[in-house]
Amino acid sequence: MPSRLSPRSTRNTDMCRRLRVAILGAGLCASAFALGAGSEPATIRMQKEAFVPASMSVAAGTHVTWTNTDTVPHSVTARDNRFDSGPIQPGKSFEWTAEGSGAVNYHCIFHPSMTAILTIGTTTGKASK
Ligand SMILES: [Cu+2]
Repeated sequence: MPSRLSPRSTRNTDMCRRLRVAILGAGLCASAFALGAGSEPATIRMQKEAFVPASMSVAAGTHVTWTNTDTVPHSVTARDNRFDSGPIQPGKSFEWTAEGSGAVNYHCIFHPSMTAILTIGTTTGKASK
């Protein structure tokens, strides 16, 4: 009866070691991906009928993702029509690679009070303002 305990604990230790190796491998993969990606991706949430953050500066070429974390549909629509997501259902997102330069005012077609500004810098790397 007492011998039932020891084989099980040996197996658990082995599992732990395997798991640790797997996590380490995944971590290496993730950092390699980040290095190859160029400028850092930007994420903006649609939360409680607002864009969060409402103002963001990114470098040209930045991959911007808007995610709808609300329970109602929203849209990401640029005033100058540079981008228009159409309806974004709850839990879905919209992606756009920043191009050009200057401030882009955008809003949600369903909620007139949902407005925000995306400022695109002309240089790569960290946005200046
Ligand atoms: Cu909306």
